[in-house]
Amino acid sequence: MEIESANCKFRVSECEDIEQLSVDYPVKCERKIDGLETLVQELHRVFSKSHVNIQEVQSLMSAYKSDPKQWRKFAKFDRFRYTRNLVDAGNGLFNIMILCWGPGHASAIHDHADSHCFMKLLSGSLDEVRYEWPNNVEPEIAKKLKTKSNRRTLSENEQITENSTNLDVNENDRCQKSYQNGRDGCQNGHNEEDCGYDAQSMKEIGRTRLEVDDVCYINDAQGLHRMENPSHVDGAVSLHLYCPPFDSCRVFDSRTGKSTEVKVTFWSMYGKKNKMVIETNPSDDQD
Ligand code: 2CO
Ligand code: FE2
Repeated sequence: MEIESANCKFRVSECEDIEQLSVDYPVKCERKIDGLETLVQELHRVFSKSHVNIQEVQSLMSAYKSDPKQWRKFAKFDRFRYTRNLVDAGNGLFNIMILCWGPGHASAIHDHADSHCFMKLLSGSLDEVRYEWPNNVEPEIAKKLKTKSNRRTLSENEQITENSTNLDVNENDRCQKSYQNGRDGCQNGHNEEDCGYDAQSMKEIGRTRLEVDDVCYINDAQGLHRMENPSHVDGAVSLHLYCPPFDSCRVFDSRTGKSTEVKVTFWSMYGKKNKMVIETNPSDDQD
């Protein structure tokens, strides 16, 4: 089957041909799109068709060359965690958003709720770290995983709780950082038993540094990821397209693989700050 047959209007678990998908990573493209508004229009045009090719979306996003003048009004930073800023709701078919990562900001390990995730770097740099699905993933999640390599034996059902957040890095992931170079114990003062640390539970399968105008793609069949701004001085800004849009996904404890469903929220929509988010998240506004 051809790459061209992969249709990203379907949920990942409904894509017959998702296992065939293999795209150069990150994608580079010589074509040019002369502005963010033009890119959004082009994406509307592409998604109005019945078949949307994953590589075509990547190429379009790659063809737009980042110009801060065009996206600055959407780029709102918070001192404590990365922000999600809605740019366009894609007629309900897809979401385009700008994410702002302060120095050192990172996401937790997360999935993409059975959606297709396209991402382009607009400013700074970001590290994408990919993981296999953990061994103890919940049965209803495992059912959705189509590739053999990602299908795991299930051990037990785990309680699913609901939080409201972006996918900000949590305390447990800070433990993971201490573990990342080996089995030398948690620098946060936990012993292996307390942390429930299992080197096999969240297995890193890839790491990529994304620079300005790089584009990448991930879906749940390919695995999980976390993003991190490696700079402790500069911010980073990224453009994301999710199809179909989602308002909740799962975050994973890096030590145990246990997952939790979380709602994802917007810090701003169409350039205007979301009041509810402001009330619950004290920020260092850079408007
Ligand atoms: N998926 C994360 C979010 O929507 C950002 S990491 O890049 O996909 O918050
Ligand atoms: Fe993501």
